[in-house]
Amino acid sequence: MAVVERVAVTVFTTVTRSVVDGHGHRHPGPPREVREALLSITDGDGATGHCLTGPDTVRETVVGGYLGPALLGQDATDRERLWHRVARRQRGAQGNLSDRALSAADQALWDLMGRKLGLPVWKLLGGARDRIPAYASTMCGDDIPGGLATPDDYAAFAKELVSRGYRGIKLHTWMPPQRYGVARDIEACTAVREAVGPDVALMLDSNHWYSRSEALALGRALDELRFAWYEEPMEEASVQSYRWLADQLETPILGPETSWGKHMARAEWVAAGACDILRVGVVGSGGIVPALKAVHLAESFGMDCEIHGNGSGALAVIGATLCGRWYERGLLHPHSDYDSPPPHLRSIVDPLVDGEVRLPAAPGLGDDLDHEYIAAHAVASWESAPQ
Ligand code: LLH
Ligand code: MG
Repeated sequence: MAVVERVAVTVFTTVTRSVVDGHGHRHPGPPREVREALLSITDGDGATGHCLTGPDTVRETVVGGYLGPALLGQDATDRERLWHRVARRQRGAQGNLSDRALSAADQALWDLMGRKLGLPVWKLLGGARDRIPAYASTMCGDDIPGGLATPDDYAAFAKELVSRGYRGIKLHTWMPPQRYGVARDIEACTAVREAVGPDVALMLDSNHWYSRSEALALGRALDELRFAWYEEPMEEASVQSYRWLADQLETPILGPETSWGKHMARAEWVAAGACDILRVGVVGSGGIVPALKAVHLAESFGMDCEIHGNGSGALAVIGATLCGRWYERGLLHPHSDYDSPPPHLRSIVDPLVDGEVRLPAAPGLGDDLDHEYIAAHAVASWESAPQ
């Protein structure tokens, strides 16, 4: 048995070509330096697993106060047990141990196990399929000339995305601090449908704070436009509002994406009839362990479960199961280059081939980390190890 011997974080500088607005939405921007963190977990055999995350998510007190004490000395291969050991510490952590930190630890442990066994994590978890159609997920609307500032901009970009091979497109429309509204959303969705024709799957992820009546008016337009799903038009804490909406629309409602409560919140949504397609994210819902539980829950009810977000963790769950039809590739924008890796990666994990993404063949999660770059750009580090 090889036990966890070290839980370590390296914070490094890298370069991004995006800016984040006052409400947390990313848009294209000039190159600028940002900080990222690599969480690394090492066992007694010297095997190490990694997960990229935000420095604040795995700050020193999180590693020293929660992750280290829960994991050190434990059999590194006990994935389910270790997930519960970390998750149980959230109750008394006064909000300091987030689902994102739990997810980073869980993903690093899966990465460790995959690397150790020489298997991609999606194979280790079940190995259900080796490719998945990708939908192009746009950035949110903006006011950038030639960007996503008008319904015509969305239509022109949608045509471009189809020419790149995508058979599905999801619009993130305008949200605060941009000028937003149901009428603008309907114009953009109509322009895109007219631009790409009836055979491309279209989805909408709109402003998340519409009222019931606004969400219903927008949903009725999506019914006319034959959209494949309608995502997060209202505050997700109100499960009854989603049930009310789902009861009145033909377009499938997809959710919840941001709800607190891991797989258990997803069970409540299914039981309430609040969604037609379930949603779970590996990063936001506490890791691969709870995401798999949500996918199996959906499958047991004959529902699809669509995984939120891009990246290696999402691909691990997608490749492990047959439930869910798409990989969310993005966020995309006419002025941004998704296909070139940032400097700390040697290649991207999700290149597009004929409208699909192939599951990674490398052992572990499949992130092609440039460890030399990360070491050369390290600005801080901390760890938890036995004294
Ligand atoms: O608000 C945003 O910037 C996007 O909606 C983003 O959170 C995206 O991850 C999403 O919701 N995808 O489905
Ligand atoms: Mg979304």
